[in-house]
Amino acid sequence: PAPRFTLDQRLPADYLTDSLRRDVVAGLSATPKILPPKWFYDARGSDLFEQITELAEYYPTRVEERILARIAPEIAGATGAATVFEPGSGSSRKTRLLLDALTARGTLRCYAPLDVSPSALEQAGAALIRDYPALTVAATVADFEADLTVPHDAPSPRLITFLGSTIGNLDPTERREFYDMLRADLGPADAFLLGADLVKDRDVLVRAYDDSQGVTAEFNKNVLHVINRELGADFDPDSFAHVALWNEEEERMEMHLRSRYAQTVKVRALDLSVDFAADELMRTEISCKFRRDGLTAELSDCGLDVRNWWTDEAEQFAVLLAVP
Ligand code: AVJ
Repeated sequence: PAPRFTLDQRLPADYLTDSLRRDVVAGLSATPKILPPKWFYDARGSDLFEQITELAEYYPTRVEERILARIAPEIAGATGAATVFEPGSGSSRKTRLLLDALTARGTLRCYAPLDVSPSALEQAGAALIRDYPALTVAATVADFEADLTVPHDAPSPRLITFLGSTIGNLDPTERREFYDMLRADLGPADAFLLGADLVKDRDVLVRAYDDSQGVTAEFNKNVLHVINRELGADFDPDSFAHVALWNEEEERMEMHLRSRYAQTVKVRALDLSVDFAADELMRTEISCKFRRDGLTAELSDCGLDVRNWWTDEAEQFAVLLAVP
């Protein structure tokens, strides 16, 4: 019989170290300094993010999960999907709500997760083929910012899911590139399911990114541990303070690391020496918050029509279904 789990390694050897090197050289030489949020997620960072999702202050995961639990049967009915394709799948936990509904509906045949981490894909895949006896898992090791193509043999119709407000990490230009790439690969019967965090009270937002237990602060500083380990840098994480701020103009949360005093950091593998002024901010994440009109318009500009828009009672978070 055909194997029920396959792993398509599309990343060239050294891709991750090479792109980390490029990001660190460019980001630490820029003014202001900036590091992309994708580098938070080594094993420790992924574990810290899991802890964040359980914090009282961090509402997005809980609220999105509640919406999905409510609407999954409707999504299954509207799409009749045979494949669920999930870029940036990570642990694939919330996706089970959709897989359950599509299994009950009798249309699901294939789950196609895409992630940069082969070990995350292997773990998630093993658990899924155990729990869904009729399911094939066609996993792809790739970077969704560069390669967003669905495995060619994944049966149609396909439902592409991008949950958890990961979309908020992309600025408007990066979002357009993402939608364009996605749209290019969509057939007429396919659909796109997007989870997006909404603009809300500033204090609620700031608390969600600056929790009382300091878990988010540790998560933020984890990028320094990653660069120390991978590129032989000598960042002292204690010499940086966690900063979470609401950028009103851009309607986004931002995380920064503030240098507590003037210091010089060396990055051995890059032969780089970087000066930080006292109180200098280095941006480590943007987390854009959305409004219905704006999000509908930017999708429509890329040929994606919003068919359904679901929110929670308090309109904290939205899940939408768009079609080509
Ligand atoms: C995983 C990108 C959706 O932006 O809310 C949590 C990551 N950063 N706390 C977000 C995060 C700080 C999260 N996303």
